[in-house]
Order: sequence, then structure tokens, then C-alpha cells
Amino acid sequence: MAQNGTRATGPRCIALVGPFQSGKTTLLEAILARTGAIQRQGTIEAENTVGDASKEARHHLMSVELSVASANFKGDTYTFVDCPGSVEFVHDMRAALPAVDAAVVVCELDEKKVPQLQLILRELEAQKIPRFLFVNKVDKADSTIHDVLRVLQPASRGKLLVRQIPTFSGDIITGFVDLALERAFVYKEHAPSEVIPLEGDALDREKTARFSMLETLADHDDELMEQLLEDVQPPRDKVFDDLSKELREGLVCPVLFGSAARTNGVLRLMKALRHESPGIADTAKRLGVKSGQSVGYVLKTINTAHGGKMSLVRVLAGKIGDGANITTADGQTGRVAAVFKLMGQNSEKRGAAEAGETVALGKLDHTKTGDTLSDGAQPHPPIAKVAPHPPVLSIAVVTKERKDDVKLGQALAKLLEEDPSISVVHNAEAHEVVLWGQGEMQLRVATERLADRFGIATVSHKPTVGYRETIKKGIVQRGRHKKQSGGHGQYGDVVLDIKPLPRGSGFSFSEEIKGGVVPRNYIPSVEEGVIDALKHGPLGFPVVDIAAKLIDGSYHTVDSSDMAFQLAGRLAIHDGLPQCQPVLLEPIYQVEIVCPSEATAKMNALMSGRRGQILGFDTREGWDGWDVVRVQMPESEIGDLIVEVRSATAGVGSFRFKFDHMAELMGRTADQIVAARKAAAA
Ligand SMILES: Nc1nc2c(ncn2[C@@H]2O[C@H](COP(=O)(O)OP(=O)(O)OP(=O)(O)O)[C@@H](O)[C@H]2O)c(=O)[nH]1
Ligand SMILES: [Mg+2]
Repeated sequence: MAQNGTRATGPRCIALVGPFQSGKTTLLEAILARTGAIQRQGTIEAENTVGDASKEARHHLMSVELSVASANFKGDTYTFVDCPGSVEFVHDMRAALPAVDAAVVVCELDEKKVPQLQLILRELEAQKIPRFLFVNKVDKADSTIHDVLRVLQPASRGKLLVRQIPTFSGDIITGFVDLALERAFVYKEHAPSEVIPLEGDALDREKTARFSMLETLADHDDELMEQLLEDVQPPRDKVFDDLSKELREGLVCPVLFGSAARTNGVLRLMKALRHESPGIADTAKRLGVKSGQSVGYVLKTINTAHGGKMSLVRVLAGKIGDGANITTADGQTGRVAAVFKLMGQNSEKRGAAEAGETVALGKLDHTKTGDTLSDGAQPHPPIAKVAPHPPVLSIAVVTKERKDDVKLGQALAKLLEEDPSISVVHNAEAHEVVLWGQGEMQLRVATERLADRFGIATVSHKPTVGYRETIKKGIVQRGRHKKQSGGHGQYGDVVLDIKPLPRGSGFSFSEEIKGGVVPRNYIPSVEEGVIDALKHGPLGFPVVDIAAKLIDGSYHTVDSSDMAFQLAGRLAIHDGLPQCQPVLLEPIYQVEIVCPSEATAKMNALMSGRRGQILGFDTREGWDGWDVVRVQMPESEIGDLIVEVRSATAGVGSFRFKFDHMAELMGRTADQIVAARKAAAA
């Protein structure tokens, strides 16, 4: 192409990312329709889009996992990775990003959604992914469209570069002027825009806007700066070369706009991708892909409805085909059984995939999302490692039918393979399977999948909090088990010195038996009995921070036994503890909340409503305009904390937490907890 000597060629892989509900899936649909990959453009509302084709996505009218579809445009294949916008499903995006050439950040010109946009741009900046902004929904835009930079620039570290300006008829945007081409276009409904003469007021605005675009480019190009200073018109090729180069280096983020729903601005976007976005050669270089072997990266793992596993892979070098032997960076091997082209939920067998192509590989049993694959025996070092965000919300799931318990474990393993930002914890003490994840919707979708895909009906409830109890004062307590029934009797008699221990000590057992009043061989049985009794203290919870010393007792030569001494030990604890001022202990966590500074005051209020103790505030390192709030908070209050943190922060606040200590809890809250425990045990 004359316009741009450095245009990349070959298959591209482009991520569609952006805040929740900004129109990514609709944009994918528009691209597919405009390029002829599909006959008719579907809509979210009609539940017939390629992107949101899963049952769960249709049902919730939102993307709940990434989906891919490809389009041909002027001789090249573009595979789009349509990522969910909800923060709860952000891991799909984060794990897929390393392998893409560029991202199109679909956003709205809405100040309220700028924090979310910032979060996404941060991720792209961190992973050094070249990015375009696509300001969507201009069909309902208002005058803020003139303020693109004022509204959106704060979200981006890279300089935003306005590539187009809108033209109006009254208040309605009817077209645009392309500032690089210097041409005016008028939108046609569901048809390519038409070129119209650039004249009058539009021409004046174009001159000003173009100059500021060139100025931005000139920040990184001295020659262009000189031309501007000397009032020389730079050649068009140079402008295109700069646009492309500065995008690839992450120096600028070009801003385009349009209406996905009306297929407006879509062709302009495709042309920008074609001319400016990097291709596989640049991407392989960015990722340090070594030559001499075939290399691929796993963007996502999919378990299809009929049980087959597919790994969505971008081939970064060489060629991967049916039967290829694959090694992961950590030495797992596998053999590719079939290569598929994906179009949303549909898959179609195809031949080997070349460098740059994005395909699904069948039956790589030991391959995980984020793996770097190579052919042959020599592993390739991992090109990226994207750890999921730590979980913030949990639910306990129980199968409605006992017989499904075994299936549940297997089904969860598959769900975790698909979404590693969910984890499962087995709480043996409470006999609970606890799902940890990123939010209510994500976990709801997980349970829906259990039902729909695996036929496992479950109910979920709040997970059991790890309460404990201890004692506040000691006692010397006798426990005597004596039974005379028929022939052999049972006899065990012990005296325990029971004392509280400092917080965090757990349990200790000792003995000071003199003169063999309790024979040596029965002492371990006494300890066993004590340990058993401490599983349920007088308040109903496991007892901790307690010492029991065996100081006296008696035995009977015929009737004493291990069992009798176990029971004696239990009795002493059972009878003794209620007199020792038992007290409830609740787990206290150290919680670190991150939020935009304007929400910090709200966090303060939120914490006091949840028995949180604020330890301090700080600015968040590396995040202008964000704060960190450090708090100590009871485990029971963290349960649904994320819901409130998100609602106070336009969805962008988050936190991490770790166990800190157990604290005594008294008063009404404690009484309620004990009463609930008793009711549950009854
Ligand atoms: N007016 C208007 N509405 C649009 C446009 N594009 C999308 N929408 C609507 O915006 C809503 C969200 O669209 P989606 O395409 O699902 O957005 P998304 O970004 O994929 O959403 P998530 O993946 O759930 O984050 C739907 O109701 C669309 O019909 C547009 O250009 N104009
Ligand atoms: Mg979507």
C-alpha cells in the first residue's frame, strides 16, 4: 500500500476489550457483518450474536467468557477475541492479552465509566499491548463528544490521539472527518460510509484537529516537529508511518469512534487495524519468541458441551497441525487431535495453523490457559505468566442429590480449567465445598454451568465462618467414668488442671502423674479423650488456646481400659469448661482495599458499619488518584464486602485479605452466633 510502507501482513489477533456493556460484542457482530463473515448482524437483545452465544451469556445479556470469531478483510484474516467487560470475568481478558497484536478498547463517552476504562488501560499498559480506543454508541452521543480528550485522557497514561472528528446534522452525529486522510464521510445505515466534500466549517475544524494530531505525533518525531514549525505539510506516508510506529511503541493511543449497533465507523476501524496495528512478526518480537521451533500460546481453555477439551492457541512461530507433539514450558506433553476454526460457539475442523493464526487445538489434556507450547521435545520458556486476581467472594455449594457429590468434584475441576480465577476450598471441618471467585455473577454462572452442562443441581449458601472458642480462666476438674454392667466393669478416673493459653498457642497436653495413679499406658488415651472433647466446646465451636495437665487419677486393675480413660478425659473437659468463662473467638483479617481517592471517605463509612478498624490510609503506589485503605475486619464481614466496595467505586474498587488473628467476641453479636450454631446442631 502506498499509504503506508510498514504495514504488517498476515493473520492478526485483536482483542476487543473495554468497560462493562460498552458494546464489544455488538462491535464484533458489526465487524463480522461488515466484512461478510456473517449475513446478518445480530443484536444482544435478540440473543443472536456470534459473541454471546453461550446459554449463560444469552440469559444474562452480557459476556461471561471470552469468545473468538474471525473475519477476512482485504486478504488478511483477523481473529477477534471478544472479552467480557465485567470485572468479575476480567481474567479471561488478562490471560488472553499476551498473544494479541493489539487491542481495541471499546468505551463510551461517559465520565462514570472512566475509572473502569482506566483499569483496563492499566492492564494493557502493563502488558505493553498496542491499543486503539473506539468510542462507541455515538448514535446517542451528546455534545460531550467534543470533550473526548478531557473526559478520557485521565484514564490513559499514553497520550490519546484523536484520529477522527465528528460531523453533525443538528445534534446528531452524521459522519466524520478522517484526520490522516483528510477526507469527510457521511454514515450510511448498515452500509459503508460515503465520501463527501470536506468544506466550510468542517474544513476549519479539520485543520485545527489535524494540527493537534500532528503535534502529538511530533512529540516523538523531530523531523515532523521541524516540518510543523516551518509550516511544511508532512507527506501522507510519513503521517501514516508515524501513526503506526507510535501506536506499536505504546506512545500514543489513537481514538476512533462510531456506532457498533448501526455499523458506523466500523470500516474505518478495520482500516486502522490493517494499516497501523502490528502483526505476528512484531508480536513475536515483543514476546521474545525464539526462532527455530513452532511456538504457541494458550489464550483460553474450553471444555465443550460434549466433553472434549479445546485449547485456544495463537501460533506465534512455525506451524501447528493435527498430530503435532506439543511440550509446555513446564515439560507436560501432548498430541494435537484436530485443529479447529472457531466462530463463537461453533467449531469447524481445519488444516494446520501457521504463525499468526488463532485456532483451537483438540485434546491437549495437560495444557492450561497461559501455557506456552512448543513442538518437539524442547520446551520454550513461558512468554507470559498471568496470575489470576486473588478471590474476593465465596459461596458454599451443596449438591441437591447426594449421588452427585463425586461428579461435583470432576465438574468443578473442568470449570476451574476454564476460569482459573475461581478456586475451590474443601472445608473439612464444616463439610463444605467452598467456591472462591471474583464476584456474585461469576459464581452464579459457575453454578448455572454445573446444572446446565454437567446436570448437577446445587444450592448455595454463605460459607461457615471459622469461629473458635476458648476459656478465660482455669479450673482443676475431675472426670470419672465408672460403669458396672454384668461381668466386666469400666473404670477410668482423671484429674485435669485446665488453663487458658495465650492467643494463637493452640492446645497443649502434659502430665504430672506420681506413683502410677494413672498407669503410663493409659495416659495417651486420656489425651485422645481430651482432644476429642475439645472439638465442640460449651459454645459449640472447636476450643483453642488451652492447656490440659493430667495431675491425678486412679485406676482399677480389672475394669480400667483405654476406652474408659478416654471417656474420663472427655468428661473432665466436658464438665470443666462451662465453668471456665468460655468465650467466642472470631477470625480477624487484614484487609487492603484499593479505590479511587474520591471513594476513600465512603470506604471509611463502610468499614465502621462492618466492625472494621481502620489502620491507615496511603496513596496507591504507581496509581495516581487512587488510595489504599488498610483495615482489620472480622471474617464474617468480608463475606459480601466486595459488593459494597464495588458499588461505592463504580465497580473498580477491590481488596486483598489475609488472616491476622483470632479475637474475643462478646455481647449480642456473639450471642447470636452461638444461638445460630446451637439451632443448626439441633
Ligand atoms: N445505542 C447504541 N447501543 C449500543 C451500541 N453498541 C452496543 N449497544 C448496546 O449496549 C448494550 C451492550 O452491548 P454489548 O455488545 O453486549 O456490550 P459488551 O461490551 O459486549 O458487554 P459486556 O461484554 O457484557 O461487557 C446492548 O444493549 C447493546 O445493544 C451502539 O453503538 N449504540
Ligand atoms: Mg460482550
